[in-house]
Amino acid sequence: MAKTFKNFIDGSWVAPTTGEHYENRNPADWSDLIGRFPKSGPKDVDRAVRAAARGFELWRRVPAPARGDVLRRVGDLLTERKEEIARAMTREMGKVLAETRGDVQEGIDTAYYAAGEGRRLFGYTVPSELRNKWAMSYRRPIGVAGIITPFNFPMAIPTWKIFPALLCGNAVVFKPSVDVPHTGTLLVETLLDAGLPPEVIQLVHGSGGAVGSAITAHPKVQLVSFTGSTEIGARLGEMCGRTHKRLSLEMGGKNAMIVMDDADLDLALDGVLWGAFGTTGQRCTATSRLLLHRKVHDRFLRTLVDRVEKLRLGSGLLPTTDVGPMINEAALLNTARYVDIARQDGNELLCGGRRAGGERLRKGWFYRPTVFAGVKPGDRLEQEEVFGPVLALVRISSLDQAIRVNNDVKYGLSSALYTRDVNGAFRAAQDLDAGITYINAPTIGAEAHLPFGGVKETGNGHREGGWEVYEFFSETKVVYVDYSGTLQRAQIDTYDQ
Ligand code: UN1
Repeated sequence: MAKTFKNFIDGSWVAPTTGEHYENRNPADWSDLIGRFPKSGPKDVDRAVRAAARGFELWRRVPAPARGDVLRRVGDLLTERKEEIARAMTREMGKVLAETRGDVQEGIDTAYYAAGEGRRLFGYTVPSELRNKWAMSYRRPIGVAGIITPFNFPMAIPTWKIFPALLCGNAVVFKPSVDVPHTGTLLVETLLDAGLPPEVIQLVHGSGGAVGSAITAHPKVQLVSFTGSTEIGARLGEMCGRTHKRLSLEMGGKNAMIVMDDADLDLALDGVLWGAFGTTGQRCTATSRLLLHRKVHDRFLRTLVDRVEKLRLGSGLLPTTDVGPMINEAALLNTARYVDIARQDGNELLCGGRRAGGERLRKGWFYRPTVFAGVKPGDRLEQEEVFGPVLALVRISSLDQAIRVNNDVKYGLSSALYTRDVNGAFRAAQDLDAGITYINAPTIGAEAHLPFGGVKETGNGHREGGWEVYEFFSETKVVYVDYSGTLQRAQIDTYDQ
């Protein structure tokens, strides 16, 4: 019998008040049942938020360096548990072990960065315009943070949000994706084992509609951080707008890799395979458009198709696997739908375009890595995020044209240019409308200590990672100390003393 997992609310592991559970199965093999997880409801969220509000009163007073020490221990424990968590993650999410190890590593890096930040969390001290007066700012915790995360980085993305939130002194209510509740549970267990006061973290499993909305709507939740689709992000934006909650959104992408005629084509080939089909294309940073210079177009395309056809599908736990399954049936059907749309639009299917068959793959959500050529700017496959293993090839004639095509989508997360022309490279870094530009590297693989996020409908102006996320999870307070013993009037008594 598979285990029945629980929520973590108010310091203990508890069953959901709804009494309902759902099954979580291995996407590479549905006969493998990972466990039954709570289908929680608004009552569970309400209990969790109230407990977190109590936790906040306690945690906010713990000195930031001491909060950082807890996160350092979290980093140590994640390091010890890396292999175990990576295996559990591959089993529940599907991507290959090398990638799930990388996913845990990103969590470890984020933990150690947060630990160090406990001794920084800088404010400013600036001169006052008056004599015998100091002016300074410092960063204060905000309150209860609702953290709503997707399936594709089951460890890394929650850590990007939860660790800075905690370091800044907030309490957290965490809702992992329904597809990866086990990894979410392992993360919370690690936080508790590291000595985080239990009131400070709450874990509520369940759907976005039931649990995510209840967290976002709850009056005692002051800030929400969400990674997921642009459509859901817009809904959360409306909800937070009504109550003036602080909201950080990280959403869709339609990232392009530009390959110029002077590029190192072997390097670009390795790059596009990794960028387009790593994580089975299920990244918001995935390379989903390849803008190929016409002079290298046909040659590049032939080798590309040859290499894509050689990619081996299978369980991510096997060392022979290059590409794992998709996360679930809905994701696979959505990919198949986009393949139909592309065909109807007259795009030319070069390889893939169907579910993977065969005895070995029959019981998983496997879809063949797919490449379409002859995609024109404005076609739906060129404009819309698929979130699956589908690459759209667009022929371009110049860097200027490539930049225009790149920019003419509603998203702006990542971008890449392969070239040996240093002037072109800097121009692209300047003119590509995206939060990230890679030169001679694919669109995926952002590092944990730099700000991560996008422009246009990819985000709402906030950044995760690096130093910027600490701004989101804390509020600036300014303190003036006048030790002159007299009434000094700012903007009035300034220079005539
Ligand atoms: C995402 O897909 O939501 O840069 C994040 C990358 C990863 C993060 C992807 N570090 O591809």
